[in-house]
Amino acid sequence: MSRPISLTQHILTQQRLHPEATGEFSAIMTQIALGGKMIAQDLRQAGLLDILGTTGEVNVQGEEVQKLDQRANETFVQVFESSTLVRTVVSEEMEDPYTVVSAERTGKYAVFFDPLDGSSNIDVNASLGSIFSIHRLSPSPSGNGGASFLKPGAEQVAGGYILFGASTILVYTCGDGVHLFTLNPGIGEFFLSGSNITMPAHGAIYCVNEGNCLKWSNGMKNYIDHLQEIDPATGRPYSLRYTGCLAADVHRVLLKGGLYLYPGEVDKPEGKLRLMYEAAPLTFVIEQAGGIGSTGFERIQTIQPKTPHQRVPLVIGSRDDVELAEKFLKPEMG
Ligand code: AHM
Ligand code: MG
Repeated sequence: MSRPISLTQHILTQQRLHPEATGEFSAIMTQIALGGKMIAQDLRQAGLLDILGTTGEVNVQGEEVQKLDQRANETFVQVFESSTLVRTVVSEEMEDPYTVVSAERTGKYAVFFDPLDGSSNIDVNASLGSIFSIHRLSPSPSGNGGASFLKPGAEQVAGGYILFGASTILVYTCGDGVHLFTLNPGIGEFFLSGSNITMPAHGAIYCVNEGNCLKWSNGMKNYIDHLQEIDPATGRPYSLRYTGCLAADVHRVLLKGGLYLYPGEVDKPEGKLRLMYEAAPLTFVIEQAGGIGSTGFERIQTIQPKTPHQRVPLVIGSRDDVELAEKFLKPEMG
């Protein structure tokens, strides 16, 4: 019987393939995994503790802060506070980038994260996620207010997500394929359950909040109409699946093919999702698996970010599906 491979063992093995690797990445991933385990533990007993519902505050995105959003954010910040590697932490729940005091001089990395993705699922015991992106800081960071930590997705060191569903899983890439780990809650360790995952070139599923259809461009409406047409030769109509948790929907698309869309709207062309800690890390995963992440008119990984909480439209998934979606969206939005 082959022994299960833990996350730490896996990263160390991968690292040996890269003589230039220093072990820093493995240390940061271990911290992220620890944060994920702590959040998973909270979620398992959320109804028994006083951690459901809202705090009464509104976050930088103008959204109501849920108690668990705040708790998950504090969990990750605390985990990084014991670090000398992560200097800058950017979170959906914090208006300004946060400097880790213990890493102010030594830290070479910035971590961007959405501590609890799919907040509307919290009170109904549905899937939630944590999304993370790791960037190397420029040699002489100009300070937290500066732009030195704001780099295009193509420059990520690693990206991935933890998905709190029927099981807790961690999916990451550092540019050497996509690897999936499942948490063994008894042992408290993530074990490898899928490596070098590749996704289908097209699928039969689309994930979108169709309640917004009257706010979409004609190109977007026409694309969704196209997916709903009956044409068995091209696998249409596609099935609609939408969980309200981006990480969960993108995970479905990664394994089954198809695409997730959160487009720009006529009165809100920038869309809803955030570039640095939603679109870019998920695109890193999907593109490593053979798919594409796009705004519908430009590729996510080439966008030069201007602000930490910048929003982008997102069309992400199987290569053929995203390329066709771009053809529908481009004429209007380009
Ligand atoms: P959140 O990070 O505040 O939870 O917002 C992101 C979420 C995604 O997980 C999800 O796909 C989308 O927003 C749902 O938005 P909507 O309710 O508009 O469909
Ligand atoms: Mg989110």
